[in-house]
Amino acid sequence: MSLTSPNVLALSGGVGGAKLAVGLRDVLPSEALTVVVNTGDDFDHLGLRICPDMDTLMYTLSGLANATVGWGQEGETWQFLNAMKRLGGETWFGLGDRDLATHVMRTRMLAEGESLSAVTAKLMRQLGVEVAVFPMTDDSVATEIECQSGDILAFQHYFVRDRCEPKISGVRFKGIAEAKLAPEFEALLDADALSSIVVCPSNPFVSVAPILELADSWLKLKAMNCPVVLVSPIVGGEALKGPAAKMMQELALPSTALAVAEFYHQRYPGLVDGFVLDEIDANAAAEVAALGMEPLITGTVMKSAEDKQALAKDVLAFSESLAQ
Ligand code: FO1
Repeated sequence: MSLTSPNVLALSGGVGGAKLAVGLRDVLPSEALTVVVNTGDDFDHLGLRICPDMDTLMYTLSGLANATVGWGQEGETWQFLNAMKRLGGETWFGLGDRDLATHVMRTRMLAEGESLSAVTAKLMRQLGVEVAVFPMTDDSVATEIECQSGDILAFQHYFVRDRCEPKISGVRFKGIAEAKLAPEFEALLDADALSSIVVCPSNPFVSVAPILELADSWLKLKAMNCPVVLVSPIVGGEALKGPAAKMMQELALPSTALAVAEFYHQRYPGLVDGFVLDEIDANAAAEVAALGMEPLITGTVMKSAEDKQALAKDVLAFSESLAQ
């Protein structure tokens, strides 16, 4: 733990990011952590604005999450969806009854002109989340999947409706050229008061890339005078959650932790100072180091609260060693 007061920025997608965010929250003073979340998965559905990665963070940090499924709330009921089915409505996207309240509240506040950042802060506060969690932008950025068939799919159509079955040839982020950093994100990058930047174990292509490509934030992050530590989302050739490994194969990349390091090295040269590998991938350490990233080998599979806290402590100590 750094002697000066730590001030950590974590960049997160959904499930993997949320787990490490819980670990960081548990080992840091609550005012020492800010989580910036991907909004590329967000979409309008049945007239509601849905923000999946943000809601995974919110439910996970507030203890409401259905941890096994990875989205939505524990103990959820499905009366709304059953009623939609009876009326012939769309039911491919699973909207639980409790979860529905989040989408209704968010959609109402946005319709009243509040920014996504302001809406997020209100919902987080209402659910007792003390960590600062913000969207990467208040503007519209929509991840689209370019399929090898030539189709372009909205992210949730790819991920949920089509169950990640289409083969992908590329990813793009509609609106990203015009979108601005959310105010709190911008303020952190300008303040230069961060002690550490942690890129959580989220999908590089559809969860982390939108954040790094937004307003070229990766260049500002790289220029900060604090270490950038990235936790590999691929462990032993597998993504612990979601389609990252499958995407890599379809993008003609080996689905390995080293290939993740090479992706970041090519796309965001000089950004990543420290690369955290799981013990099962220890044999990649020398090649990761050859990319100019300091490797750290530790347990990165987070099942228990202790696992999350242990990884968070390792990441923060690693970051501090890189800052020396
Ligand atoms: N993912 C699914 O695989 N099936 C669903 O029916 C589903 C519903 C859903 C509802 C609200 C929400 O916030 C997320 C939901 N997700 C569902 C997960 C979501 O598609 C993913 O969390 C992200 O977009 C990928 O990280």
